[in-house]
Amino acid sequence: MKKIWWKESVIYQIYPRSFKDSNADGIGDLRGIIEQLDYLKNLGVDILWLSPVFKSPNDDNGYDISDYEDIMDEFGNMDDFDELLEGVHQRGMKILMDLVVNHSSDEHRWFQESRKSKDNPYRDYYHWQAQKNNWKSFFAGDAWTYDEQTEEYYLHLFAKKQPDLNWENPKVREEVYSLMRFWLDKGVDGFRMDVIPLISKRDAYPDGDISDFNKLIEERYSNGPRVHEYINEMYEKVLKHYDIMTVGEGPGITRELANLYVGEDRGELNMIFHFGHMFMGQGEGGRFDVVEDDFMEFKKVFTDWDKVIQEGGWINIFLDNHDFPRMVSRWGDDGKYRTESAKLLATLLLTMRGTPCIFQGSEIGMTNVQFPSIEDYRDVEIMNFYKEHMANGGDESEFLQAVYVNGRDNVRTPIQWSDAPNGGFSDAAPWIKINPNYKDINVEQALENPDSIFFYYKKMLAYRKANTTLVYGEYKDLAAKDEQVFAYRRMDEAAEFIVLLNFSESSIPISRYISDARNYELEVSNYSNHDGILKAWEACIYKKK
Ligand code: ISL
Ligand code: CA
Repeated sequence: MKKIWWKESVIYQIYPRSFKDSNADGIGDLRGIIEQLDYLKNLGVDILWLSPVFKSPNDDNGYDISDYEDIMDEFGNMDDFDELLEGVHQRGMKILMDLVVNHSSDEHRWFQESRKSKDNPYRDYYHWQAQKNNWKSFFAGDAWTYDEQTEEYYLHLFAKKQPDLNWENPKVREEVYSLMRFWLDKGVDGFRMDVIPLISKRDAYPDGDISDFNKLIEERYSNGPRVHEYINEMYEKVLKHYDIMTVGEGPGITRELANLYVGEDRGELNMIFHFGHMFMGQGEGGRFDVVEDDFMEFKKVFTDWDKVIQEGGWINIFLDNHDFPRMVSRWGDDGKYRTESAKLLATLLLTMRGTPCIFQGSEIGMTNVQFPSIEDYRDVEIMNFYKEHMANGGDESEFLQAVYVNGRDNVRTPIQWSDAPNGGFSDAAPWIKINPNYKDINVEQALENPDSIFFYYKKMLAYRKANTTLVYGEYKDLAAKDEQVFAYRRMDEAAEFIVLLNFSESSIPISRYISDARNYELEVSNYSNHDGILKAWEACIYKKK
């Protein structure tokens, strides 16, 4: 297996809007990130993935881009970006930009031109049809909107203000390659590619089975007929000419198809964020059709997807991001055992095979939020599904319950830097309310407590770096049928580790997983006292002597 820097690194995702506000307008910005670079360096992460910072009307908080070669007004300007890039590189870290080219904003000049007339030179930059099919948007409603001016429908798999770019058009592909070079020539270290498997649309836009949204993604939106041709062309024309890394966001990519995107000799992408575990919580009705997560299924996803690496590819390891609820609330216990379970989940993230990604705030165990009113929410996905739910005679409190479990704003509340007003995030009212628990959960308090979740992450990041068996070593589940403990082995010629993660409050004998304990040394745990019993939410790493 090829050993390389992007396999040995750990990514930290920054959602700039909620990270730190430096100019008291209530919105996070690039200078706010610059202020915290030493904090991130101290934590020990290697690569900063910035959610989109390009010009945008912020209908979908930057995932609707109106100018790919300039900085969003709310976040600052290109001088700020250049200073940020310089500061990141000076500290030996790298920056991943968020490339959103499946769609643009409807305020992009390309779309403004495209909608003017049927014979406009930009008409075929987007998907226009005289009739719409039955496709549904990820964000509720139809995936087509009628445009009076030219009396045709345009496609938007996401919000109305996010028209899909037409990758069939070679001019569109050349525009994308050109904007990628613009950033790569500035020295950025790669791209996370938003919904990249969706860029190739199926000929004649065939109707799909709209009763099951996950199925609709797999059968109609993702893995289209020319997707590999396009990504390979991008590789040949741009990617292979730089020492960079690429991460595909892969809704709809199945384990079987994964190595078509990330196989070492494919000339496409380096790795993907897959959604095997993430979509487990949503039923056929999509995001707000809440389904209980299943622990056995959760473990099986990790075991299945490790096969992608066995077959020569590579994947990310993540438990939340800006689109999913906070990891300690979803997979751990954000009440009595918040600290123990946050540390246990950090142990999982940082002992699995793949490139881990930590979402901002996880390092201090930030939790989901429950705002009392729908007016407190900002996410276009929440608001669109809320309007649809109410229009269908739905009950508001029932919808709010689904938002509390699966809503994206759970993870987008401002980072809690201190117990000052607004959690030290801003001197103004933030664009979205701070989580009321900021007085108890914040960076300042974490940095004063050597036993905090922050220092456990810092220790685990250093531990992973010191033991590359945890990066490259083979993975094997040791207790697949166990309904409370996730027990697995990581091993190569250099070392052997056994990781035990007790996802329950039960006390469980370690001898159930390690019969010859005298041959193993306990090297890491989230508890300080040990007596051969795994306590509630206890995580242990044993290394063979
Ligand atoms: O919210 C989802 C539907 O369940 C997620 O699946 C998510 O929308 C999907 O994975 C695509 O996410 C990416 O593209 C969206 C943007 O809203 C997300 O923030 C981004 O991560 C459109 O650009
Ligand atoms: Ca600001």
